[in-house]
Amino acid sequence: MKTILITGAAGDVAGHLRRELAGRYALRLSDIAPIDDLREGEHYQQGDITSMDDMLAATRDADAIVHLGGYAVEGPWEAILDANIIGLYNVFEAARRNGVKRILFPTSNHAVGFYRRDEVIDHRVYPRPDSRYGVSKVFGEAIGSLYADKYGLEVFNIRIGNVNPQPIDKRRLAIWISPRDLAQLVTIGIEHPDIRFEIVYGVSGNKRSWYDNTNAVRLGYKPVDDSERFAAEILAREKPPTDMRAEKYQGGTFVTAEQVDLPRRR
Ligand code: 15L
Repeated sequence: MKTILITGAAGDVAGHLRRELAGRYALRLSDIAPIDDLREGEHYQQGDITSMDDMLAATRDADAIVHLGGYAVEGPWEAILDANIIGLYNVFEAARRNGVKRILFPTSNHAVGFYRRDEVIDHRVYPRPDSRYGVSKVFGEAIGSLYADKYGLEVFNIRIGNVNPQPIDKRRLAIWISPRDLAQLVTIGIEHPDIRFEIVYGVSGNKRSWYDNTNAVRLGYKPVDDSERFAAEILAREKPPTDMRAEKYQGGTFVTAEQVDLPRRR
């Protein structure tokens, strides 16, 4: 059975993945915060991504890494610098030094959040980050490209929209991904025999999607969910927009906000 390191394993997205991937992999869970609800097949290893020593210990003998650790929204530059630039570098560099071949990098829709909502974009568009956070995700994609080209790492970038059991508002109808669809993409990222450097969009098969996700489909992705079945209910309770710039661009409030509330931790 493959050993998969998940960084940021105490976070909400990791919680969904742990449930969906249970029994299929040996999961090494790394986080600064403790995790006390371990299942069979899970092992907790305390680790801070800003420490190279911790990341060298965490990545040792892993078959693949799902690097979820980091600062998850727009926020203070110092926090993003520590977690998403220094921490990100540490994980890739530790993987290289330990000979871990494959890294899955959950990047974000905010790497391309300044594309308009009336545009459909694919994996080849140039980045248009909507925030310092979005810039840090572009940095992560760039490190992945460097490590793939220069050192032969196999890098699978998933530009995640919004992971939730259900979409939560109108914008998320376009970018929602269900936990089981995300697990399907992660499984492709771990198992596909022919990955060098790929970018796919982490969204379900949403009718309202802003993404042409043919690269994911080419690699075998067959999303089972579509946000459309929630659309009527969500649109009925949506309040009229007040921030017209946020309304115009795919990144929503990230295009104007200096700080966004951190998602909940488990
Ligand atoms: C993200 O990249 C964040 O990590 C997540 O918390 C959500 O804010 C999501 O984007 C979103 O755009 O909904």
